[in-house]
Amino acid sequence: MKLMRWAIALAAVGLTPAAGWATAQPATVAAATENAAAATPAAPQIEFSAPTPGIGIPDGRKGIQEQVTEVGRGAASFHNDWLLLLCIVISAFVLALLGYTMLRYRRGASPVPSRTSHNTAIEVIWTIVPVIILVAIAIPSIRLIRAQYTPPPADLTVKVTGNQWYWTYQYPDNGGFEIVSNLLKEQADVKPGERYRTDKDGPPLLAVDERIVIPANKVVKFIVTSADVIHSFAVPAFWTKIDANPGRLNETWVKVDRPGVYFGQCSELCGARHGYMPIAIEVVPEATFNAWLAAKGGSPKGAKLVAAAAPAAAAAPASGTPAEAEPAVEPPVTNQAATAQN
Ligand SMILES: [Cu+2]
Repeated sequence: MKLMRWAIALAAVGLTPAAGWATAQPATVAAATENAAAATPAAPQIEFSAPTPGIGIPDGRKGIQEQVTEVGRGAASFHNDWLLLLCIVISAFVLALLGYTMLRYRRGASPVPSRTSHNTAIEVIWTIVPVIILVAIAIPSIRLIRAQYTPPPADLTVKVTGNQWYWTYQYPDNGGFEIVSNLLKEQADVKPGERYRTDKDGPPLLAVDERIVIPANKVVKFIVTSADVIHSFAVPAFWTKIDANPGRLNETWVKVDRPGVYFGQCSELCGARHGYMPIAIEVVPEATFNAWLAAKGGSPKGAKLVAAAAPAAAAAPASGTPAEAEPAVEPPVTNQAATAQN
């Protein structure tokens, strides 16, 4: 009996393997809720864009992805134009010195070894030059950290929660609605009628069914946490990578100046399906963002939350006859068809 109680308690906190695999469940529930929101008359659909090759998406090129935030551009140029250059110069100098010493002081060319053990001038130089190099790295590095960790006042806040193995995104300033983002499977892996990945959604293993949508040229604060184990919220084109720890809130921010789709992945080994929890962010003009908010039952920051009440009313069962209850079951089908077009 005692054992039974433990099993129930464990299942309740989601520690059993079965609980782990039931990840599709919250998505379905959320989809149904979204459907209720989408079914309200004042819900314009927004057109999602296809990713631009080479931007916000890996395309086989080596090096850092093209950056679309000011912090990212600063960091990429620090890496490409300064750190790499310094590495090349130092490596070439050490290699040349090594080559010279090996040739010039080999036994054949220098049969009597030099007995020099000290040279004050050289010792002063090889102490001061590395100090100068380190200072030259530290100054721009600290400047970059300061830019990253002193966020300007946020125009929008998105709460990001890592789950085994999907992401949920909440918009607390916009009515508090939540979206659940799952990897889109390939056509061969889904049952007939189910939504599958198309090129418009993005590349395999990066495309998701629900993208985070944020406005362009606005400061967006991401509050990052986890519901189970440590995940990491990483979007290379924004120069963003921050751990999602259970029981803690981490914070990062972006201000993206180029509308488009940007992909990232969970970047902390978080279990069996760690490689299958991508992140997709769609950056849109503000008007489109507001239309998307309305479609989700949210509203712009500070606006009166009129739309938020509508989905609740739509989802509430009316007088309870079977005929009236039916539409509440049907929307998932229509939504799937609607999302499949995106
Ligand atoms: Cu993860």
